[in-house]
Amino acid sequence: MQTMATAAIEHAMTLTPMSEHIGTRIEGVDLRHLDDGDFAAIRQAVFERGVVYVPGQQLTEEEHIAFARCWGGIDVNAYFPANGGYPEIAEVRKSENQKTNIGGGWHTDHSYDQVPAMGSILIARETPPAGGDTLFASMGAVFDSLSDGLKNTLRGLRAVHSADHIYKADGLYAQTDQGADLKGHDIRTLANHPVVIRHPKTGREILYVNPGFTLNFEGWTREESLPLLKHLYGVAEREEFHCRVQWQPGSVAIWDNRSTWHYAMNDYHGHRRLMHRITLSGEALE
Ligand SMILES: O=C(O)CCC(=O)C(=O)O
Ligand SMILES: [Fe+2]
Repeated sequence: MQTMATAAIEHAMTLTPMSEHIGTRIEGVDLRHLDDGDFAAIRQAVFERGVVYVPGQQLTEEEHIAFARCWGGIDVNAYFPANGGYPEIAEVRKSENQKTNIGGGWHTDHSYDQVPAMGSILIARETPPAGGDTLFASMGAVFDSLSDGLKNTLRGLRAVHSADHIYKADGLYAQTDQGADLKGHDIRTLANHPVVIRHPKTGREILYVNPGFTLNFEGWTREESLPLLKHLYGVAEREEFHCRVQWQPGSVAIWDNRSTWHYAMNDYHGHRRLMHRITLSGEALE
């Protein structure tokens, strides 16, 4: 009896909020052997809380891919280096000698695609002795905090997004010590999305612009767009809308690109950090 009771307690999956608006930490679960109920609860937490953090996992590359397939399709990232034998897995890496990291500024992955990826499953493989956290922001909570007048104005706007200024041959990363690792310098991207989207699964209104990839409001010049974009970015940068993931080797984070921004902190110079990322296919936004 004692053993059975202990087993039952060990199996119980626990979900703990990481901050008021965003993030759920999940424990008491092994992502390699999920039953349908636990998988559904994790999916719901990703949709409602933006990011889920699951420490202490031991997924191999094959198990990472198998878990990702449970969510739907996999998008192969066009820019990040692939992990040796597994084209589905992109490596996000920084060596002892590099000064620049990937994702070291607030952004939403793939907003430059007309059908943006739904999210990512990131696994920490090598972590620095300290630092290298990832911050996430809730763009639903940011939208909720705006005045009714500004909300209404934003509901009538669309925005133009691109990744060319970041990844092309003379773009931002090419100037840095990450340049040689990245590929896709000749890819051109241009997408346009509503500034306020409805989350495809929860229906929640979300502010969908970001400093990494949003160029301007449709029909406005960049110069005209920047003051309003900067105001919105200033709101989203408030810590009350954030949570922080602190990685150990094996930790897994699953995030929803529609409802979050993220920021990989670059505060561990002289140490290696290696992450394995699988990008999950998404749907058009409206
Ligand atoms: O390394 C990280 O924590 C995240 C990097 C990033 O922006 C990404 O994988 O999309
Ligand atoms: Fe990113």
